[in-house]
Amino acid sequence: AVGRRAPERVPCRSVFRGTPGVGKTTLGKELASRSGLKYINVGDLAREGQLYDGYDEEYDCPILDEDRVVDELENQMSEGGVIVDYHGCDFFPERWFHIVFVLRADNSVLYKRLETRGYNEKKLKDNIQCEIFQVLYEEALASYKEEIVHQLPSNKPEDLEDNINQILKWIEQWIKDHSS
Ligand code: DAT
Repeated sequence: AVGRRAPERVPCRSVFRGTPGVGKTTLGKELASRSGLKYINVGDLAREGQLYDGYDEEYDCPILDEDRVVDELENQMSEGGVIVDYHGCDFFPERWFHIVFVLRADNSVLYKRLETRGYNEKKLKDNIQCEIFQVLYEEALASYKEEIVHQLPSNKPEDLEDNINQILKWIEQWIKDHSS
């Protein structure tokens, strides 16, 4: 039913968080193609607009220019109907999101995925620790009201299917709760 509302766009704005490799992109793209929601990958957005402010040698990646990312996203937010994909998002305004999904994967599963990506040893270790200590889940709880933060398992293909169905239900419920 969410899909049938497109292209009007449901006003709901949600965000996917989670350690790199946990499956945000996979879920986000699949969900977008099966609903009226627009998938926005912050990493891609930054790359396309070169929204960077220096380079992190230790992690071997560019540093996001957070102010410019926020400016760029602000326009898209006003339309609603978006799923934003970013591993962390403490620089995002709290008001942006109605629902926060934190994807989780088992360490062994995540390790294999990141190894396949060719992460160096430090990056591998840091990301696995990030998952073990559920850093992004804790951060999400610190940044948003607990009742809008949902954890989703993301280990196997069946999880992907379940997650899509769950999210579509949550969004429909959100629409019901917010239409008066
Ligand atoms: P992220 O965007 O969080 O960095 P991704 O979507 O690129 O992660 O996924 C990383 C890898 O894991 C990719 O090869 C696809 C695979 N994957 C994602 N979700 C999965 C799932 N539910 N079951 C099996 N493999 C999955």
